Amino acid sequence: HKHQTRHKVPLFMVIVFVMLRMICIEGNIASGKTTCLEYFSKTSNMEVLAEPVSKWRNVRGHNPLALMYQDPTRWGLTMQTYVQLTMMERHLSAKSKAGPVCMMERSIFSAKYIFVENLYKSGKMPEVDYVVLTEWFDWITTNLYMPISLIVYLQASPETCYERLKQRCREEEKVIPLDYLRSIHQLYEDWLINQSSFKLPAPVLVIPADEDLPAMLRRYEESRDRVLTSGN
Ligand code: DGT
Repeated sequence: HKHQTRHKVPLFMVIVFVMLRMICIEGNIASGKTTCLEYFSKTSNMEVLAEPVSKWRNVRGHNPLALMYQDPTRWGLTMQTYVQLTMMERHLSAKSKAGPVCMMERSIFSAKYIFVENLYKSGKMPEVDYVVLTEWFDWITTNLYMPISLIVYLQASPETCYERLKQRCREEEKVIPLDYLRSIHQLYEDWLINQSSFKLPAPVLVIPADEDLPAMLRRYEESRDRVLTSGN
């Protein structure tokens, strides 16, 4: 009877998810994830889950994103708690969508493995905050079923991202130095390429992302079949 009690997730949920592909687009800040998502949403039959950045900039009149950049030690936990909630909501909302393929920007995994890790490792997050977030993350990922079929990694150099960041002029991001993008890049490389930090939740498809927009759109077109069918 052992195997009957091993799974915490009901069998019917597993069956629903086997039929559904969830693709997560990963990459540094300003690596072009939104463009990639828009491209596939316009040219393929798939559901794209809305970006939560607007929520991070305005939750009942507060802006945790801006606060986090102004004073990461004070507001890092606040921001990451809210990011974790909005990411979890999005992973779970895939269940109620009609389409068989779903795409989302980033994931609850990169929020933890990249951003929380960066705050902690750079000495900006107290250990007790890190531990509490980790307990939440472990509980969520153990008890809720949020499978991913494929991670698409837009691999851009930190210098490219820095240029794109300056061009788009998002108010909150004016304080981001190149070194911050370098740290985020290294954490992504260790997770998705070197596979030396955290367990992968899905197979990874790498798309080099340093080229200009028309070239990137061609690349997405070329990768379409692999994006839509690789993974499990
Ligand atoms: P894109 O389309 O590749 O240019 O992507 P962005 O930059 O529009 O969107 P994204 O997801 O990289 O991030 C939006 C902002 O939120 C950016 O300033 C980075 C920040 N951010 C995203 N996720 C997290 C997180 O988990 N923690 C922290 N501290 N910041 C985050």
